[in-house]
Amino acid sequence: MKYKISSLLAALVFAACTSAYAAEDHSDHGMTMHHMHMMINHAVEMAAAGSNLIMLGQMGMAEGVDKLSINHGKMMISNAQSLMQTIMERNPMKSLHKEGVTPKSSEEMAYTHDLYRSASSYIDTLSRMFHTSSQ
Ligand SMILES: [Cu+2]
Repeated sequence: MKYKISSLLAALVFAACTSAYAAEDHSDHGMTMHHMHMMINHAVEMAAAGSNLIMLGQMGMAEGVDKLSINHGKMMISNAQSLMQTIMERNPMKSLHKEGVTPKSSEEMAYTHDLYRSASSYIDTLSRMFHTSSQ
């Protein structure tokens, strides 16, 4: 009987924690940061696709298309850098910080800034590798 009660209590505590987490996850702030994470993922994908186009063009297998491929790839990496800057510097992020949602006070904002730093480092490395114009 004692075992059954403690199991029941453990299940209730687990359920309460899970629902508290779910509620927090779907708050407006959480949703805004969720969308920022998706935009950061998109910037990484765009830069990666751009670098593939540059490498494809550098193989020189399709005269007339190679140059287009290289230039378009460079533009995609530059646009990925601009998108990253926009995400970090524009109003939604500023507003969250003003409301007290900062990397120190919010675990999710700390993750957002970590993700931004890692993604930026990757995109900036591609930019240096392929000498894109924005740096
Ligand atoms: Cu922030």
